[in-house]
Amino acid sequence: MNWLPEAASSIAGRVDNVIWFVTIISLVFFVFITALLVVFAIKYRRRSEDDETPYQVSHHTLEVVWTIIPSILVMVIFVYGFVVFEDLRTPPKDAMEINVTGKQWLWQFHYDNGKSTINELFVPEGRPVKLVMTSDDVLHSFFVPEFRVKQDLVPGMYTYLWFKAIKKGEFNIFCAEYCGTNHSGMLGKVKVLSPADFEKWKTSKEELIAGANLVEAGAELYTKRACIGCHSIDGSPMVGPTFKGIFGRQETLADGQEITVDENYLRKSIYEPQAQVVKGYQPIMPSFKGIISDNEVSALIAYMKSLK
Ligand code: HEC
Ligand SMILES: [Cu+2]
Repeated sequence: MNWLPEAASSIAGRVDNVIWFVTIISLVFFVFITALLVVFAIKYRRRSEDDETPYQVSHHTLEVVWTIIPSILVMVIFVYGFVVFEDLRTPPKDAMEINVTGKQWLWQFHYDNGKSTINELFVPEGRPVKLVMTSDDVLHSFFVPEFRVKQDLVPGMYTYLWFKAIKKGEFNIFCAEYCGTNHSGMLGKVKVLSPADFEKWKTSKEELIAGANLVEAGAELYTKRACIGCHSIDGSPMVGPTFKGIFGRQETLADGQEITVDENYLRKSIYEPQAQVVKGYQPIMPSFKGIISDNEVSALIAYMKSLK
């Protein structure tokens, strides 16, 4: 019987043990006290009109016992919980560092060799990873249920979190701090690879999916690079303008300038979103400079052209 998500990090099993420990103690006392309550209510009930007041128990030893046993239990719960909490909060010295930036409404991961990803955190199995995290805008919270780790990201400061993945596979990342309209769409995946596959991935130049045509590759990037969180493809308004019919559209910018959407405008919109802001929208689109390659921009443009 397990109601908790799969335990996929080294600490997860220990966190679960603390939870079960506290839950079982609480359950035992709940059943015991409720049973006593019922038994006493029946046994010592008022039987007739002239029934005497039931006698009061004043039993010194009993009172001492029911004070001391719970006190010891509470201390055991504290010490046990604290020991696990300490380990949960203290990254091992040899942990691999990855920088994380949360922003409305996506996760960016930066590796020490300059590699960056959006919403996809690649990590090796069996090696401790320390996340150095901050936010570009508001409070976010990085949560991976299968790892039993959760930590707020705060603008203007760094917070930390560590884990050691013990299973290969994909695990969900949720934002666990309400952060605006598309909070529920602020999702990512931890992808746990074998150490060899991880090294291969880290040193590879990530490029277009081999064999796919530009439009298909662009469609994939639209989801993978999180454009989907702010831009619709069916004409419905979201935080940003819809991609439907975007190519060739006449647009008014915030500074009053009139433009026609072409390839260069699209490219600039992706790399320097703040340079030309569309009228009626907030300048909140993150820059994808250094994250999306030139080839990927071409694929995205091809995809946008296909959305008539
Ligand atoms: C956090 C929300 C957000 C994300 C994520 C986002 N954008 Fe934007 N985008 C906006 C907003 C808001 C605007 C309008 C303001 C502006 O022009 O900067 C915009 C504008 C644009 C424009 C100009 C649209 C027009 O009608 O002229 C393009 C092109 C664009 N984004 C492409 C992308 C692509 C491609 C991605 C994914 C790689 C992406 N955006 C991801 C919010 C976002
Ligand atoms: Cu968030």
